[in-house]
Parts: sequence; structure tokens; C-alpha cells
Amino acid sequence: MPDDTRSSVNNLRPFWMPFTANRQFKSAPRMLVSAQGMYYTTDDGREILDGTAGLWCVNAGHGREKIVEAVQKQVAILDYAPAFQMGHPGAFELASRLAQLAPADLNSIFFCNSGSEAVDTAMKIAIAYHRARGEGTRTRIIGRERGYHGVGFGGISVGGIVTNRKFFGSLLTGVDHLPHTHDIAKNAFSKGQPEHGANLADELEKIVTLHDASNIAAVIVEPLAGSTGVLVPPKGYLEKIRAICDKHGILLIFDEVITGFGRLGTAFGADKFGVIPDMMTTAKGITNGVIPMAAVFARDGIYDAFMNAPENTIELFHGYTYSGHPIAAAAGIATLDVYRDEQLFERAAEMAPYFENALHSLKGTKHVIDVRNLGLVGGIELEPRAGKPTARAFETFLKAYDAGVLIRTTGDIIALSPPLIIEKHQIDRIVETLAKILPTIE
Ligand code: PXG
Repeated sequence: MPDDTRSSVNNLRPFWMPFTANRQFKSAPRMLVSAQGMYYTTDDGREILDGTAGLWCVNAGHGREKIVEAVQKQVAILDYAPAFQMGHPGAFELASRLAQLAPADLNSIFFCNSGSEAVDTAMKIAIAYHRARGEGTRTRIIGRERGYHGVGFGGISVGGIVTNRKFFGSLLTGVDHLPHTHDIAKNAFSKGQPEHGANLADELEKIVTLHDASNIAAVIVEPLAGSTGVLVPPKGYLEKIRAICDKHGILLIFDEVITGFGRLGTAFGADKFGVIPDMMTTAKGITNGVIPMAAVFARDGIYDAFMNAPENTIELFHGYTYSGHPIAAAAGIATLDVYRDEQLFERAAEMAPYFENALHSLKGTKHVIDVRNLGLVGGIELEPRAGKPTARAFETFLKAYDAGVLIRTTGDIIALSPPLIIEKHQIDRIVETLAKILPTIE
């Protein structure tokens, strides 16, 4: 292949950026060079208020000393240990801490490196679990429209984002999808869980009838769908999904990559909604975003079903070179310490009503057709510009960045998910910035 790097536009050319309009970005880059507390600093020395906790992951805020120190210390003591047939204390300690934090008997922790891997792992465990119990026909997995479960083939197959699926061939075929629960006509400007939509869970009964329960391994849903625009579950919906899964022997997987670690004012979404899944997938806030790490939580009965295999055999043929990586484990333990010592989940719950009122003050602002929220997550939906969907939200994102506030947009929806350390005046600043910018957008 000819070396064309010298003829490239500039030195930004080689990095093929993920989920980014590469050419647009590289023509006007937005570079972050450092971060502390609630703020990023750009390469031109501007402070940017972080309204999104990075990408929904920096729940304790940036540059946390305890986490930094734990990582520095660990890298000098044990940089890496083989993950298979060997162990190191940090992974066992973190797993024990996570099991303690988790609701019910979600006590078995399988470490991965990203949310996408956690989803793949949970899907594989679900299928292998049924096989271990002698129900090997249960292989189908049911996801949901507008679900986001990362970008592995498993995740995009059960996920429900058209653009994440349509370019990538036949995907996994043994899936089906529930309808999404987003209904502005009935639920616009709901505070917290919307009233209408629990009946959408009944669609699961239809899917079970179509495929037969004996062929279905699991249902996977985000308790609150984050990436596709903050879709808060209608009252009673998750309870119904749980009941239908129980009735038919189907495992329920909550993808808590976003809802885990305090985002909703509780440790997990399962705690917030009082619905216990059979597995949870987590990532992001598990290490405060500092080192890549993810974890699948499984209930005792699932782990135990695998432990019936003959002694001295590998019970689950699955794992990653970096499962339970020592530095990630150290970051995870320190992160849990920070969450606990500063009571950040409780803080998120206390701050949630203020956040809710501030966000809903945008009702009536130009273009705003819905505001929704739960815990410290908020969604502001804009009327799309005719013929140019996503343009309005993206222009708002660019103007907010220029004004020193980082927001995230998906389609024509603005998603807010600040670090749980956010102060009231910083919530005001985000909302005031949006109130000022939106009327200037065409
Ligand atoms: N499940 C859920 C529910 C997620 O939100 C993943 C799985 C995949 O995690 P990894 O670590 O493989 O990216 C996610 C990731 C956004 C945004 O702006 C959301 C995610 C990632 C990047 C951007 O909404 N969520």
C-alpha cells in the first residue's frame, strides 16, 4: 500500500474516529487536553462544563485523587497478571465489593473491558446456562427497538438502532424485538416515569407465542434507555416484563451500562425500579471512566448451574486477556470507595428534584417538544428541522460547546447526564445556556 500519510490533509488524518463525522471534526477539531472536577479544558485554554460525565461514565467527576493514586500505585506493583487459570487479589476484592453493592443475589461477577463485551458475555451466558440445565433449545434473545447494547454483533443484533445495524449484514439471526416505549403524544413533559405504556410489555407475550418459550433464552433491555434519547420506562412496564419472563422461564438481562453506579440516585436501575433482573451488564461508571472495565453480574442460580460440570474442567469457555485487569481493578475499588465515602448515589437522588425543575423550565423554549428526566439523566427533544433531521440538535451541541458547556445529542434529542458531584449553579448554567442558544437556532 502506498504511504500517503505525507499527502494527508493534516496530522489528524490517521486516527479514524469512532461514531464521529471524521471530515467535519478534522476541519474544526474540538480537543480536550485536561479535566478536573466538573470541567474539561480545551487546547485553546477554555473551560468546558461537563454536562455529560464524559460519555456517561465519569460519575464522580474528573481527576479524582484517590482513583489516580490507586492507579499509579497499582501499575508499579503489578502491571498485568494472566487472566486465565491465574488470579490476583484485586479482581477478587473488586468482585466481592460489587457483589455487596448489587441487589438480591446478583453475586457472580464476570469481568470484561467494555459495555459491548459485557453484553456479548451476558448473551453467551444466557444461552450456555439453559444448555447446562438441559434446555439447549433456548437460544433466541429478545431486545427492543431503540435499544443500545454496544457495537458487538450480539449487541447490534438485539439492539434497535437502525444506523448501527443496516450496514453490517445479516447480524445474529436468532433475535426479535419488543416495541420501544417512547410516546410523546401521550407522555410529553413527564417528570420521572411516564404514566402511559405499561401495556407495551404485553408485546412480549406475543413474541413468546410466535417463537415458543422453549426457544427463548433471554430478554435484554436497558431499564432506562440512554443513548437513544433518555427513554424513561413507563410506570409498571419493567414489572410486567419481569413477570412475563418468570412465567416462561426466560432470563431477564438489564443493560445497566448507563444506569449503573448512581446515575438514577441508586446503585443500579434495578434498585430504583425495584425489579431484579437475572443478569446486569455494567461498564462506564465502574471505574469512573478512568480505565476501561465492564462487569456482568449474574444471580447465584446461574453461576451454580455451571458449577455442576465435572471438577477440573473449565465451566465457561469465555473470557478476555484483560478480564479483571489489575489496574482496572484498582481503579474500580478506589472508585467504589469514592462513591461510598462521598455518598454520591444519595447525592444524585437529593439533587434530582432540582435538576428536574431546571430542565422542565425549558418547556416553551423554541423547538422543545418534550423534556423528560429521572435521577441525574435528562432528555430534551427538539422538533426536527424539516428535511434535515439531527441538524438542530447538532448545531445546539456546537453552540453549547462554544459557550463552554458540553452536552450530548442523539438524533434531535439533547441528553444530559452530568457527574453526580454537580452543583446547583452548574445545573443552572447548563439550562440557561440552552435557553439562550435554542431560540437562535433556525
Ligand atoms: N450498553 C449500553 C446501555 C450503553 O449505553 C454500551 C452497552 C456499550 O458500551 P461500550 O463500553 O462498548 O461503548 C453502552 C454504551 C451516547 C453514548 O452518547 C452511549 C454509549 C457509548 C457511547 C456514547 O449515548 N453507551
